[in-house]
Amino acid sequence: MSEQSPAAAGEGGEIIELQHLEVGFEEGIARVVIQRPKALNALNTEVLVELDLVLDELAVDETVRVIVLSGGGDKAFVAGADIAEMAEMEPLEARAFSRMGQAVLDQIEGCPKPVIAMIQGYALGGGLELALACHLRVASTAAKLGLPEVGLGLIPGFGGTQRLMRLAGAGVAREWVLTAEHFPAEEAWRVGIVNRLFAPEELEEGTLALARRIASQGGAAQALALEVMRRGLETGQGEGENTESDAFGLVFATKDRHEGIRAFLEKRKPSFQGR
Ligand code: DAK
Repeated sequence: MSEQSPAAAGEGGEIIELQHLEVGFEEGIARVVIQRPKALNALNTEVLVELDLVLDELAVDETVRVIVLSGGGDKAFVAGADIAEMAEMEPLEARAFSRMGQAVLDQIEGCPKPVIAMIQGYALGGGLELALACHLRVASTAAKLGLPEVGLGLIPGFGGTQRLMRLAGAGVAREWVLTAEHFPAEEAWRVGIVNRLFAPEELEEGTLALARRIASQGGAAQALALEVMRRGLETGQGEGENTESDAFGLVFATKDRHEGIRAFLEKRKPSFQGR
């Protein structure tokens, strides 16, 4: 990563040192790495608070075109919500934790910049739910994915049941939830949960190549397309098509649309500004 940002602004604008996230920037790509490798990057309250702050900033940072989210170390993307922290929670703390988790994942899903989860190892429970909230998932062939919650007497609580059904169908989602199995990445790719698979040593470069390609397209159109697709999943075909027409009209007001069409006619590569 070329530049590191160890701090984010809190709600009152104060600077907060990041304890569990590393943020780096490179050619329009923001890399966010969850760094709790000793606990396999499990999501505790502090990680969720930091993700919330960082994502708020990246969503409005005009230099950022794509976000790549990954886990530190080579064993895990994220092995779930932090079981040790959950074991000690009072009911009101559990409710606050649940709301925070749901809010962060909704923030990712609603982010106007494409968010890619790069999965190099375990993506389990809340960790898979986090990846499912991202717009795309790429994985190493060595990764293992699953929803083991029922083995702990829990159910997925960060929206994973719903997102998995939409992505891979109810049959696959029921199998993954009910068996609590850790599935190989190849199986996750076969059923459509993972977009692209790479050999472990090619995961980083393969992910960055995908991110660069996405970053070179019209960002304003991408943001609108993401919103249209998200709303369509919530409302269905008819409403989705209405939203699509509105967005199609709106995109005509963007500089990117002028640049894209002019570049085509002038037989050159477009240079998009994301506006
Ligand atoms: N939380 C906390 N620590 C974890 C962890 C987790 N999810 N996963 C691993 N660790 C810690 C281990 O405790 C161990 O710590 P030390 O003992 O070294 O201090 C360290 O990471 C290394 O793990 P292992 O020694 O176990 O490593 P192995 O290679 O032997 O095994 C494993 C790797 C991934 C197979 C194993 O660690 C494992 O099974 N981990 C738990 C995976 C899991 O069950 N994940 C799902 C968690 S439940 C809700 C919202 C969300 C959720 C629920 C409700 N609501 C809103 C209501 C979500 C729930 C979950 O995600």
